[in-house]
Amino acid sequence: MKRVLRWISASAFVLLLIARVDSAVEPMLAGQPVADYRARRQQLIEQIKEGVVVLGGAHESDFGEVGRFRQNNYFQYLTGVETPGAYLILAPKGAGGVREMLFIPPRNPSAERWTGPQMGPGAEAEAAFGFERVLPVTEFRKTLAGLPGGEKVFYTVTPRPGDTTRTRESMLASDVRAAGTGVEGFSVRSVTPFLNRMRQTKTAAELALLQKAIDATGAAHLAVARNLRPGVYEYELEGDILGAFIRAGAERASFPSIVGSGRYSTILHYNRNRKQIDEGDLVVVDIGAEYSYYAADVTRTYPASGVFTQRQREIYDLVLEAQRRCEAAIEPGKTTLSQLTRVAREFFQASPLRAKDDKGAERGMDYFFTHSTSHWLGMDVHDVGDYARPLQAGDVFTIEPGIYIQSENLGVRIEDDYVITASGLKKLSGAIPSAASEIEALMKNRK
Ligand SMILES: [Mn+2]
Repeated sequence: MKRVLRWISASAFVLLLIARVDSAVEPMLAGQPVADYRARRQQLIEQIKEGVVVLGGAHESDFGEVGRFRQNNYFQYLTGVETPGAYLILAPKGAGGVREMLFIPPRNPSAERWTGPQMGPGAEAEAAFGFERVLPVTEFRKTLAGLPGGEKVFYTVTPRPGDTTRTRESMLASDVRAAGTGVEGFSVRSVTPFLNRMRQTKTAAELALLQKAIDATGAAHLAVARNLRPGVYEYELEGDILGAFIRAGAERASFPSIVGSGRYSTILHYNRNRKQIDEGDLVVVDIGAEYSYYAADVTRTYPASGVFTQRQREIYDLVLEAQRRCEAAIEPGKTTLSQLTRVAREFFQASPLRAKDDKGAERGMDYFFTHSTSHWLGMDVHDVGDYARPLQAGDVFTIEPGIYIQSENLGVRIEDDYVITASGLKKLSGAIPSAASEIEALMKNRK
C-alpha cells in the first residue's frame, strides 16, 4: 500500500515537473495562477516589516457532518491551498533564511482510504503550491517558538468586535500572549487591515472567477423566469436556483437564496422560502452562486402572473432608474460607495409617487428605501473593503436600490454587479435581463 502511494506521489511529481517545463501551462490553484498567491505573500511581507504573519486554515472538523470542506478566505487568498488542517507562517526577516512556510498534515494512508490521496509535506507540495517550504504540521509550534527575538510581533486574524466565536487564530493569539505555552512572548496585532486593502483590488484571475459566479447566477435567474407561476412554492424556485448553480460548476450558493413573494417581497433578508406564490404577487429573487471562492449577488423582481400591474410597473421602473442614476454618478477616483446611496435617496425623494406607511400616512418614495445601495463583492458576498475610499480600477461592488411598501405587499429590488476598469464602469451582470419589458418577455416563454 505504502509503496503504491509513494509511486502515485512520485508520478504526480513528475507530471508536475512536466507541467512546469511547458511554459504554456501555468500552474493553477483553485482557478488562479500559483504565481498570484506568491505575489500576494510577497506584497504582505513587504508591508509587515517587523514580526511574523500567522494564519490557520480550516479543518475538516469545522464543518460537522453536514458541511463540505471550504478553506477560509484569508488563508485561501494567500495560499490557494485547500489541504485541511494547514498553517501559514510568513517571516519577513526569515527563519533560517526562509520567509514562507506552509504546514500541512503528513500523509496518512489509512485516512486516505476515506478521503483520497492528499499531498504531504516536502518537495512535491513545495513545487505544486509555490512555497519555499512545506513542513509537517507537527513542526508548526516548534517553528514559531524558535523564531528570533526580533520577530516577536504576531500578526494574525483577530476577532471582529462582537464576534464571540473562538477562531483558531484567536486561540493561538492567547497562547502567544500567555506564559508557559511554549510559544509565549509575542505581542499580537491584526493582519486584516493589510489583507483587506489587498483583497479590495481584484486581479484578472479573480475577475474571471467572479464572472463565472455571475454567469451561473444568470442561469439560475433564467430558470426562475421559466418556472415561476402562481401556485408554485418559493422553495421550488430555490431548487431550480441551486440546481442551476451546480450545473454551471459553482460549488454552492454564496448566501442563503432569497425567494420572497407577496408580503415577503418587502422583507429584506427573508429566506425561509416556504410560501406558495399567488397571482398578483411580486417575487424578489436575491441570489448568488459561489464559484471557486468568489461570490455573485444578483437580484431580480418578477411578477407572478408574468405581467407587471400598472402600480408594480411604476415602482419597478423607478427602482431601475435609481440604479441607472447611480451608474451614471460614478466617477472613478472620486465617487465612494457611500455616496451612491445618497444619489439613490435623492432620486427617490424627487419622485412624485406616494404610498402609505403602516400607520396609513402618505409618504414619498425615499421613505420606502430602507438600505444602502452598494457593498463590495469578492470572496465574501459582503466583501472586505473601505467604504470611504473612492472607487478605483479593480474594485467590484453591487448597486441594488429597492423600494418596500408593506401596506401594498409590494417590494422591488434590482441588483447588479460591477467592476471599475481602466476605461470606467463595467456591468458584469449585464447579460441578465432587467428591464420590465425584458422580464415579461422572458416569462412569456414559461412552460
Ligand atoms: Mn447584495
